[in-house]
Amino acid sequence: MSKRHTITAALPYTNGPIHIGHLAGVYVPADIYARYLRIKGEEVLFICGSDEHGVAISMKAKKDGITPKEVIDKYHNIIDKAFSDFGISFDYYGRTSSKVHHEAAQEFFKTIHEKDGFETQTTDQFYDAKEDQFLADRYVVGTCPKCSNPEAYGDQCESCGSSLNANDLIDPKSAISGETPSLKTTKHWYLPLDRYETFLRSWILEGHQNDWKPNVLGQVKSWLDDGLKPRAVTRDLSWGIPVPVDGGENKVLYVWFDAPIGYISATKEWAAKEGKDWAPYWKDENTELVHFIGKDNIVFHCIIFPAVLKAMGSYILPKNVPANEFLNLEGQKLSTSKNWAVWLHEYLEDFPNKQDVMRYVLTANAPETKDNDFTWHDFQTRNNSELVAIFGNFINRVMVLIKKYYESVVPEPNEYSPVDTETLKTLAATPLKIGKLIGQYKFRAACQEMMQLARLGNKYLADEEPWKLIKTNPERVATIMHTALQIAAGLAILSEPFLPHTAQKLREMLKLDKAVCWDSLKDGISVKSKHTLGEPDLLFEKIEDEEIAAQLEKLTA
Ligand code: B3M
Ligand code: ZN
Repeated sequence: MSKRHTITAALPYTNGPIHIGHLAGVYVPADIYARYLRIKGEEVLFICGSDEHGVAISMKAKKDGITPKEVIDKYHNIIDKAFSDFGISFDYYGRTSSKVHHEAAQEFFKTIHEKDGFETQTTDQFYDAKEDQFLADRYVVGTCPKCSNPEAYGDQCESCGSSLNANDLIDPKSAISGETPSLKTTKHWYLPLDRYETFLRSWILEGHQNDWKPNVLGQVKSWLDDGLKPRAVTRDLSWGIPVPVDGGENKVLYVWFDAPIGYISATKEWAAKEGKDWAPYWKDENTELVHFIGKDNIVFHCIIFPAVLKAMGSYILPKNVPANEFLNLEGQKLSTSKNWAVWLHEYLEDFPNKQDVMRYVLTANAPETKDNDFTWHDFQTRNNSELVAIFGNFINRVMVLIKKYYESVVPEPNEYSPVDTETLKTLAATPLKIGKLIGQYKFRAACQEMMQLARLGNKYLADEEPWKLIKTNPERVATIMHTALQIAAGLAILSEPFLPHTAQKLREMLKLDKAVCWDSLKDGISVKSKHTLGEPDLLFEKIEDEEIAAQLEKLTA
């Protein structure tokens, strides 16, 4: 029976374009998962959107001398386009500046407020007297108390991923004026996380110790072992969603309070557009909710947002939060401010139509269990020695030989040799293997299994050498080509979650019928004889040394 799945991918901040680190950590794995479930006939809602509040946005506006609204409009469009160019198959891409979202976030706040789900505290907070402004979150920079990174923000250290309070920073400075901030009294609403400690411990550490990733469990455990403290969910800022209760004047919701609600408001907008009910996607116990995020978002998705959902009462909790570690670039941390990144929109200018190559490299090398490095050299090798030499070469041989020997009409097989039978058996078993790995969020291994099938096909042709037998033993050649074609059809289906553009092209080349699908592959033979193939065309092209040199130069320029 098919199940309902709500799949979310972290909402990127619209203070800049997105780079390969975002893609590798969150969006490609989420897309593989969503595509696979759709292929299997499951009901999938894949949701994302732009995170348009928070200090990151207003700081960028100040820096560029434009309004926050101009910043978010600019990057929302760039990011949205990059996602669709790379085939990230969101059902809906929303934005947190929308009216629906503002209302949804305010409704959450009011509901929890009415249930006495917040505490208020009046405290001294950093204040920039020169700018006449409170210094929330990123407006304060200082040294991280955990890893000594001198450029940690008041809410988070991007070096070690710790979530911080501004008051934790050593030697705090205003990010606006550079001055040492003074302190000023202000009142805020806090989510008393300590009330949720027992529930979180039993739900995650006991309930999910076997199915959540060790990196996620590790962070959750360390948070819980440190003891949870009330956490402020409002800020003294002007850019954001106004606090909708008495005393909330000139204050906005903390961006991390409103952002995850963005998944829900995006669902509402999607449902309204589709004429559907949004509620089952967030409230039905039979819905499986999965959040794809990077490791710096773990506390927000495993502790704070679940506490908010619990406080609301009627919401489901995630079944899993498969957070990835970070991707580095040529041995160094990706950094927007240092422009140490491969920006998606720039990549596509240099490598048009090579989205799948990047998807492949990022999946094959995904930072699933530890930080990983992207290098241009590895990119070139994976393209030339795997996609071109194995996958592409195999498909091309099958297409060209069937055209040459049979005018592109699939031949009738004769007697199968033990190798043929073994090969078809492996093909038939591959969909289940890949599916199982995807279900366990092991996308690297799943992608390797797919490539392994191409390798098998390549080896099969190399060993059976139909080109040497075509004159002396045409019966045997017919069986070989019939068998090889089944592998090619298998690749068209099984590559779809990983290489959607290639899969589509291959499907068209093979003129595959709709009935040929993931589940039909287990029968071994999915394309019958007499079926006519389309024209051979190359799936991948070699990437030359000069192209790689140019990318390396661009990085250090
Ligand atoms: N925008 C943080 C980030 O990009 C944040 C994610 C929100 S998910 C609700 O790391
Ligand atoms: Zn740190």
